[in-house]
Amino acid sequence: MPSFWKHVNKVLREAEIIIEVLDARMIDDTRNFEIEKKIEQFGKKILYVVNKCDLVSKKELDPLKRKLVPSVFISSKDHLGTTILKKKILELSRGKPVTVGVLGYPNVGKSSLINALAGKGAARTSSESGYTKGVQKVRVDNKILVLDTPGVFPQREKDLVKHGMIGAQSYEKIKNPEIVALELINEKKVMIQKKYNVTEDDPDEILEAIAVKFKLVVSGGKPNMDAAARKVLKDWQTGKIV
Ligand SMILES: Nc1nc2c(ncn2[C@@H]2O[C@H](COP(=O)(O)OP(=O)(O)OP(=O)(O)O)[C@@H](O)[C@H]2O)c(=O)[nH]1
Ligand SMILES: [Mg+2]
Repeated sequence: MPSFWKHVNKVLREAEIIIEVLDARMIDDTRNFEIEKKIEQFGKKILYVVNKCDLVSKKELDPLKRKLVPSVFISSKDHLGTTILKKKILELSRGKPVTVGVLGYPNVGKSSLINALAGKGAARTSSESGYTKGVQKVRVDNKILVLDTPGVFPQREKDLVKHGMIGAQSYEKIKNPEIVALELINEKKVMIQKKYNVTEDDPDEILEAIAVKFKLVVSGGKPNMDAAARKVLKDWQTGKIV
């Protein structure tokens, strides 16, 4: 059993409420149904927390609020929604002292969320995915204790393109950045056209235009697609494409 499952199981045993942290830009892709099933099997309460809402427009998010129940939408970065989140946790615990496990894909902002709740620096964070190792206990206040965990994706999921897009695999480590970037461009085309101010429509052409724009070329003057792809993925993963 890979070691992260040991951590997940421990948290599922110890916590009464489990927060599943999702990325507002890719809510469905960051849901881990394997974990959700386990939460149910363990008889624990689930609370969906959609993080990074600062990167998505309110118009896009509103319809999703009715779909995910119970859920709280927050931005750890801007400290938005954290008071509502604390209130929701205490509502689920009926005001009693409670241990809350925080689970989710790598890099969705689990540690950042805990910091936003508990005060800066309580849990360590990084733009590098797979940063948190082992389970960390953080006290938020006299009623709420949170367990931070390393990110996990479904055991059988081998979707490297998706992992690159959600930042579960960091842009520096992705083996085929071009394939991942093209898929991202295809899915988030308007955002990317706007961000880099390019008018091309075909993903390959968009990536090429970005390479030219940023003078990313290989010897002979041809666009360096690999470098352009890594740039796009870096900007996406670090929240620069809004
Ligand atoms: N824009 C934006 N970025 C965020 C937000 N929350 C976290 N991030 C960024 O997302 C990256 C990952 O944050 P972490 O809190 O380390 O994520 P994690 O889920 O704990 O990651 P692992 O421990 O690697 O699984 C960091 O670069 C954060 O700055 C948010 O609300 N908005
Ligand atoms: Mg972490």
